[in-house]
Amino acid sequence: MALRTSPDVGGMGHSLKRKEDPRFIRGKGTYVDDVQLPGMLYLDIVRSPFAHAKLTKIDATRALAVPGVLAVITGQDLAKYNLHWMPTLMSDTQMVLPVDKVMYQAQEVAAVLATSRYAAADGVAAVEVEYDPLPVVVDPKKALAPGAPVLRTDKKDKKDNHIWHWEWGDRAATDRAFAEADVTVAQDIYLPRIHVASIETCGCVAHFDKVNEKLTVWMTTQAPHAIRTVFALVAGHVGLAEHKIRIISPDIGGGFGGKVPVYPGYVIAVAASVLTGKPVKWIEDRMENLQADSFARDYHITAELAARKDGRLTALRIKTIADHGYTDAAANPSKFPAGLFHVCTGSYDLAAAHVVVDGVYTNKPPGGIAYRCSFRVTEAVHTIERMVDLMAHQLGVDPAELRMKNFVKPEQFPYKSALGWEYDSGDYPAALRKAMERIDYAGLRREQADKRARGELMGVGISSFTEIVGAGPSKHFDILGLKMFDSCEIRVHPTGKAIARFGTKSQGQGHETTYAQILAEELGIPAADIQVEEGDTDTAPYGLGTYASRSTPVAGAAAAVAARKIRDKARKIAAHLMEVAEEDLVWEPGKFSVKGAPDKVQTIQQLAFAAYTNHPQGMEAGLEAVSYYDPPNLTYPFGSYICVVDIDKGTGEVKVRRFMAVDDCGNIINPMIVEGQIHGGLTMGLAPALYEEISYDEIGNIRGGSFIDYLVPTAMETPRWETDKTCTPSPHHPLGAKGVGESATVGAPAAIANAVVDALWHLGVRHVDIPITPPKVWKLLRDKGVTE
Ligand code: MCN
Ligand code: CUN
Repeated sequence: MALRTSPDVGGMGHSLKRKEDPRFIRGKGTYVDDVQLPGMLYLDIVRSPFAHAKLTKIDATRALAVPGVLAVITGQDLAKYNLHWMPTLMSDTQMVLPVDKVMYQAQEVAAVLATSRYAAADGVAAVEVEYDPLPVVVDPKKALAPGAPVLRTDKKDKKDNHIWHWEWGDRAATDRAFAEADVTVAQDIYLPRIHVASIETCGCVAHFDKVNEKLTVWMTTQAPHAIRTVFALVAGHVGLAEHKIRIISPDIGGGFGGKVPVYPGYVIAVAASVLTGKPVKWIEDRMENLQADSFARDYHITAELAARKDGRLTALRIKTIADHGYTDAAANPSKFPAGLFHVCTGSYDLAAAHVVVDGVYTNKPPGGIAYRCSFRVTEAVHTIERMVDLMAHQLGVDPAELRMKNFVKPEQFPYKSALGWEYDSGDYPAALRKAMERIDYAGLRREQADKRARGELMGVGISSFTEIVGAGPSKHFDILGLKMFDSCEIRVHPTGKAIARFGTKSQGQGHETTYAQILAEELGIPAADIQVEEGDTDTAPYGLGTYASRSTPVAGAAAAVAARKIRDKARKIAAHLMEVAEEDLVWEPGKFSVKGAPDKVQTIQQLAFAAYTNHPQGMEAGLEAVSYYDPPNLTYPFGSYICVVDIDKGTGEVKVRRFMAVDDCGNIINPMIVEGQIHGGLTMGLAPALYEEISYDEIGNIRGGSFIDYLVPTAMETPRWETDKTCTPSPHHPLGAKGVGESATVGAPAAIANAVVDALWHLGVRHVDIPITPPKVWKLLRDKGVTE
């Protein structure tokens, strides 16, 4: 994309340094835990050691004797206000605090309110709780078996642990395609439960001002407006109306989807503040965060892919069991219980597909956050990319060749997939070709053959993913009924500087910079002169927040639309000032000039001043605009990743030697930020591929509840990422931009898994579930008799 603005203005395409970084790198950010209010109290939480147990007694006597402890709050206390249960984003119900039984290990059991954080923790240690253990169900398949203990005894008519059944696609056409297929492959694929492990854990400071009857909550949320509405709907009966609630998301140290849901701690803190009239702070510690919230995936998938013998793929059939833990608190658009999993035909032109997903309750914390993935797209991409690789190996065709043959072709866009999505634009062969050239694919295959002859294990894996981001068109996308539009409100001050506010909320993505760049592009006001604000529901226009890489596709589009409204008004003022017709004005970023008289010019700064000092009679003063943008479609960024692994026959360790990522997110606002997003995203793709897993033993004890067992990759484990790009603009986005924040996390795991299987295929290995840990690989090698 050609640059339309100078570096001083810093519109689209400039790698502007991030405006927020001077604050962050000097340690001057304001995170929730930095908020200190006079008289603030502290909350800490008693958690269950059992995964399923009756609560027989909570004795607070000893806790209340701890100096500084003021109160112990139980489910019974909240029940008086009907606040012991709350609705989830998927219209299920979740306990705030239990009254009769606990459903997972580390569940909140009671809360201690104290004058200091230390006293609160001492109080927690002194609360005595008696439990009567109940049978535990951790395996969702066993949860579905006849005779399994029914977990949700709170639901009167519930006779099993099945939550919902969901189907999509044409079953008959798919079955027919399978019956007619020359070749089929089938595979069970498990995507384990993982945790986003942001640097900052979750927490809040709730402050109910009794005099003004106003509740202010500073909280780690990616969606402050939606939270405000949910609070108003849930707590309206205790006198909290929406105009009396202010949610502020201050600086956030990573969200990654984990800060979308409402967690019990927030509600307890709010209740405690409303009852005491004092500010109450609740901040999770690292172990609480790892054990109780922010979980993703947990999909047990059975996939089948059909093809003709010439390698033409024809149909995909998927059955999935979705483990949601004890409640369905997934952060999904309401109409899609399995998120956007049904984009699982991926980058391939398949004639038929059918998907079935069944949601199941188990004795685990609620899962279903997205972990840097637009609602289950990683699950979809992993499945289709593994299956295409499996088919290629089965047919003895190079995986790159099979992909090239079956890609949706550039001329097929807009492309309607077998599962009903309309892909906006793409050029899949170009991205794969570029990745192959950049990494010397042919050379790697020669090297692999040589190494194999010497008994060395090397593999090359490809993932040619299609992402789907920017939820979403209001026709199909809502959360609890709230349509998934987003917003931008711009005010240009008399001196030509501006403030812009958005319904989204950056958690590290650099919105203060990139939104300013969009306005700089559209208005020619230097990005440095534009202040961007998000996250305060008292000041920002209503929006659904930042997740699913929707900020650029939705709020970014709103920014462009609002800026164009401002330009339209500025044009009227310019025509008035220069005494010409509007049609005779020519816009270039930053100024209007008169056609044929290029030295007659009014800059945007002059026009802003005139908007307050010399605007035409009959026109309203000021220069401001707002846009609530309802996207006509989602955006479909894509990419091709190629990964090279070497496997150590002595230890089973997989080493990612090279990783080439070619991404396409349409027109780019800030290339440096996009590259940073991809680097971070790739590392978060490497993580579940090789290291991260939250599993449970048969009685529901969490394995992976600390960083000793839950392995987050550091710089030591992370390879050098090689990146490149192609650019296929979105035809419906006002700036031609697509989202990019999750692409790399969505696309990377399959490339790594495919590389590992590619290295081991000749030994008879057909599939390895992620995380591909050394013991897992070593066992495979031992079974095949090739360990050193
Ligand atoms: N961008 C751009 N040009 C494009 C697309 C995006 O310059 N064509 C820029 C944007 O302006 C923005 C950044 O890239 O500064 C990401 O934009 P976008 O893809 O719109 O995603 P969001 O801003 O909506 O961010 C959400 C996305 C998600 S869902 C997760 S999860 C994730 C991710 O961003 N969480 C993150 N990246 C993260 N990065 C950090 N540092 N911290 C997180 O918690
Ligand atoms: Cu998809 S995790 Mo992000 O949507 O916040």
